[in-house]
Amino acid sequence: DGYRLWLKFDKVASASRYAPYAASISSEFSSTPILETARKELTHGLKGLTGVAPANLPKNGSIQFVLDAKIPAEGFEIQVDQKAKISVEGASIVGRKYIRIKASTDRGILYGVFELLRTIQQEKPLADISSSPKVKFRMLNHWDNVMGTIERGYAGQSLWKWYELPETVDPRYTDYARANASIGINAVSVNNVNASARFMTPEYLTKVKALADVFRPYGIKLFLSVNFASPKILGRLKTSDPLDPEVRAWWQAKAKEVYRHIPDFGGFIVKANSEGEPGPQEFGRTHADGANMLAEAVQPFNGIVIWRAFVYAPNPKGDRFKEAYTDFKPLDGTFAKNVIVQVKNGPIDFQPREPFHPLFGAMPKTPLALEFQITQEYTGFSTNIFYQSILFKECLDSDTYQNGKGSTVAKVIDGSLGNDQITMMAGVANTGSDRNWTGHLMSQANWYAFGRLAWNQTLSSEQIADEWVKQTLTRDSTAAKTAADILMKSRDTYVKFTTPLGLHHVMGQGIHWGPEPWLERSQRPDWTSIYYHRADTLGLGFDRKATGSNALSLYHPEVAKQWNDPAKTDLNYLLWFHHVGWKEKLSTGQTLWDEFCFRYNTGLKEVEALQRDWDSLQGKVDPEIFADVKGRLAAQQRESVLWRDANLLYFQTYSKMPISYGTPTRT
Ligand code: GCW
Repeated sequence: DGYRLWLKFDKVASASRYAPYAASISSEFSSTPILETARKELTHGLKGLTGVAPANLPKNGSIQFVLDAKIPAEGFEIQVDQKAKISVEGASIVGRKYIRIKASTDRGILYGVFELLRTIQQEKPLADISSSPKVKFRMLNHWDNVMGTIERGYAGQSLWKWYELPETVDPRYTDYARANASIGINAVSVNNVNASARFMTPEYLTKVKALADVFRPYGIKLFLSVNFASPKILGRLKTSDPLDPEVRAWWQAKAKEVYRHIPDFGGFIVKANSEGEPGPQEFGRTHADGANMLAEAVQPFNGIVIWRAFVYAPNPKGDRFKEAYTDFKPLDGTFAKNVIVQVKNGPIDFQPREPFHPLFGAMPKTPLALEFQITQEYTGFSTNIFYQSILFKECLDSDTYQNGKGSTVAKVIDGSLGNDQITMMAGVANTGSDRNWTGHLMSQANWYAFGRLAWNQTLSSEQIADEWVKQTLTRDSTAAKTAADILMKSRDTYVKFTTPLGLHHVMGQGIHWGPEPWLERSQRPDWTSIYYHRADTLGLGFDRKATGSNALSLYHPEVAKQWNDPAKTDLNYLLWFHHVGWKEKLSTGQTLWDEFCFRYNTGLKEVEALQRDWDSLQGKVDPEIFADVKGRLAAQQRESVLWRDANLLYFQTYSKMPISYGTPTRT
């Protein structure tokens, strides 16, 4: 039914291969809560996977936690001694088999334990492994509210039951923490970035503390989103001006209070001067003034400030694409040492396909965190399969040319280009109170992929899909291949039937569900669809070259070069950068209009193919999961018809050309 996620430690067919190691666990470390977790998880996992409790095994093998100061802080090495037999004074006897998990810290051991369990779960041969995370903070951002709702959450209510806390601590918090730890996630912000100041009250701090106490033994640091106007709202000060001494003193006292509750508190995350949230610009101050003021407050406790760059204001004549860049680029190098600026993967907003954000590569003197959205706000809620790993990788592998060729976004965020002290990858969580955590079972793969990629940005989407499927759905190799292929195809399919050729931001108003390309009026011009698609009788798309908004000039010239000429622009990004005539021929040989129609319909056909692929898994995966995903795929099919028809009929009022689907690539 999905509750156990990828941590299903059911007995594996080749259990006897692994069992001999499981007899005892010894440790060179003195005990810590994290080490106790590691031991507990290892015992529990091995018991399930091998079918025998360690205590019942013959004493011929062991797993050892070995201290090795040379290994990076959270990294580990696994060493496997394969010798089954050793020779003692001429006689051959069965020797002790051992696995050593080496690390310099208890966290490293914990991650090594999960890696070992993952290997056995997939029935991979045991082999020596050495691994350490490429970024320091691998973080989930929850957009959870005081009332238990989740902004952009599609899997039920918040996991955090604020009204019961701190007296009642739901065991589910522990299950959540272990799922995160198993994929290396070590930081969590628990409340919405559209932040209620209430989380900073003594009442809520005791509740938040109870969560931090659950997370700590799993190596997870807790963070809070803060409301920039808190000094006014909670402290009853006249202002929240970051340069006002009373305001600074208020934050310092508040930070002290937070750390009294949670001594290892991670720090603050801030959304300021964006979408109506308060911020330093109200007082004529910059984002850096605001961030540095908070940084000063948490600095004595080694806390950090995560300042979001997702800022834009209503500007009918402007281009939202450029706004964060315009605000932040001039501030490069002015942030305090314990500040990191968190930038979304793309310049607009978590679209199904977006070019990478131009701030990556443009702020060499400021540590930048990369923010992805795991929850599927624009990528199909919990009725569509959309394997985010493909999107994550596309961004991570994009070359910014910051220090010349090969300066990928992955290298910007792992600090290797600029020697950053703080490094971070963040994802907006897709978890909720649904029994299977993520609403759509297949969306568990996105949580999993996020964690794996935050640890190591060079893993491939194929490998991650294969790992996840084998741990979650089936170890039958043909069925596993089919399931992994469904994931691999899903992203491209979704883009085709919703926003092909680089179309963007044409979804339903407010709730962001389904198509609404005709949206002309909204509270703000930059929340309408026509602002983005710019359709007219001549053509479609947003001209962002020099003749248009010139947003392309924000990128390194080598990057801009790829997208400057419509004839050479990758068709997937075409309408992001160009206004293209309806009758213009594209590189596929078809006119824009025909290609547009063709892709919408192909997307729909591909959804139907995904349905057939899934149907072939009947009997190969858990029947409840089979039925649930089948139902959701049927909903996805219905939605894809709506997307296709709504968009084609609407845009036809401009193109005035007949709708023709051509020959679908897959049927
Ligand atoms: O994607 C948009 C969402 C808002 C969200 C905002 C943000 C938390 O529609 O709901 O607010 O992004 O990232 O701040």
